[in-house]
Amino acid sequence: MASLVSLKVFIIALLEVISSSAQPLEARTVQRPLLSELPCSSDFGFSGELLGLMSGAIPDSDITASSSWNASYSASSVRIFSGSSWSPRVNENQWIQVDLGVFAAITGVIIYSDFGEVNYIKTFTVQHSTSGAANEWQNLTDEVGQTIQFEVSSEFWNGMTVISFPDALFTRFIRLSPTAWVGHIRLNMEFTGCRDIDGMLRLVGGDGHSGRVEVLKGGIWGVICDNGWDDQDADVVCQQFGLNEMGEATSLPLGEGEEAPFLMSRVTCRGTETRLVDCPLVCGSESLQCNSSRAAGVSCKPPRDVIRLVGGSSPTNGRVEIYQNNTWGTLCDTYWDVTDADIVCRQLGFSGAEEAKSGAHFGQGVGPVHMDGLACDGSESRITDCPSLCWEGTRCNHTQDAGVVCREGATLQKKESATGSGLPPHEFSVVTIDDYFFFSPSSDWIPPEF
Ligand SMILES: [Ca+2]
Ligand SMILES: [Ca+2]
Repeated sequence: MASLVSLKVFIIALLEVISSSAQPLEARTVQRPLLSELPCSSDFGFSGELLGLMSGAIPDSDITASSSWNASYSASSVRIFSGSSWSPRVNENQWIQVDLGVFAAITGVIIYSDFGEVNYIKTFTVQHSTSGAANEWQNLTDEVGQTIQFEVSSEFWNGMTVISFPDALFTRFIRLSPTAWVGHIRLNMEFTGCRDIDGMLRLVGGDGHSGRVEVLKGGIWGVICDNGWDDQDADVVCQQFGLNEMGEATSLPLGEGEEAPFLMSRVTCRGTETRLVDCPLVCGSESLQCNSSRAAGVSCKPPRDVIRLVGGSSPTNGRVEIYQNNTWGTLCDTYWDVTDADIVCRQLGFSGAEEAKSGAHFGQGVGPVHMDGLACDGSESRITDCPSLCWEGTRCNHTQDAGVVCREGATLQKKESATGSGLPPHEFSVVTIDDYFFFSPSSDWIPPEF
């Protein structure tokens, strides 16, 4: 075995190679449920944890394959960094399968190909099944329903590729099917994701910000009785989805023939919970009989008067948009100057404004023009605190949309996004755990003899 290096090196290498590749052939809309944040995480730069091939938590008997070259390339030798690897007998219609033992959220797969022998997998597809039964396997598809062909990098770090699936995949059985390779297929692998997923939510049948709320318990998705369901409960749902938005409670009848079990009733969130299942609710299965037969839903909306910048070259500049009366709209450039722009930039968490832009400099918006004739004096903390021409309503159109260029550098914690979605920008944070080691091939590493 070659040198051991610290997790830090492993993380850096992972961050360099994180990639996934989708090759859709035709467009077909597939309704994908929005999932709440994974209940487990690692500091490795991918979502979730290592699911047990590397650690050996998955027993040999749960790793099977269509065939293997010989005993030393058996299915169970697929474990990452095992010193051996899986190699099938015939390089056609091959698959290797792992039974995770429980229903899990799988976020991706780490592939380590045998480059030393110039035998490696180039592309593969993924199949999944909740039961493992022969007729239950489905291809992992992208958001338009096309089977994804994942590419294994041939450039990075002695063949290590970290592939993230487009969404967490909820399943128990998973297969990789090689579709292209060099030499013989040989591979080590590990899946990433979470095993402990009770309490995870998904939003079904809406636009990504609204829909029926479903909760996972014991591997079963169920619905929530709408008894006592209110905006405070809905708020916690929107927060759990990572949406920086206000929740509005909705109530939806179950569709014809739908038989989702009611798993929660009389949910009573206090508003401080980070997960819906942390809110008080009526305990016990008998009490969960829902007499309303209507399921709880949410509509997550930006808070009133939240602002965002749209159409700029970076998060620091763009057309100013404000959310009022349930819709995003723009500001008119009448009297628009750097004092007004300064309030916008500081409200977004920047240190101030460099420039006020007029005449739809960042392109014309759509929807209403919400404010006109801004006359901030510089002391305001929010743009809605500034005087403006509001008695008569605005006569502006979008050719006069106001924009800003903000100074880089935040003076305070950003509470609102400077980009389009109203969500906080995603950032990686890397934490080093010095007492955790991985075997990591370095530049002078020589592959072991097989
Ligand atoms: Ca409630
Ligand atoms: Ca002004």
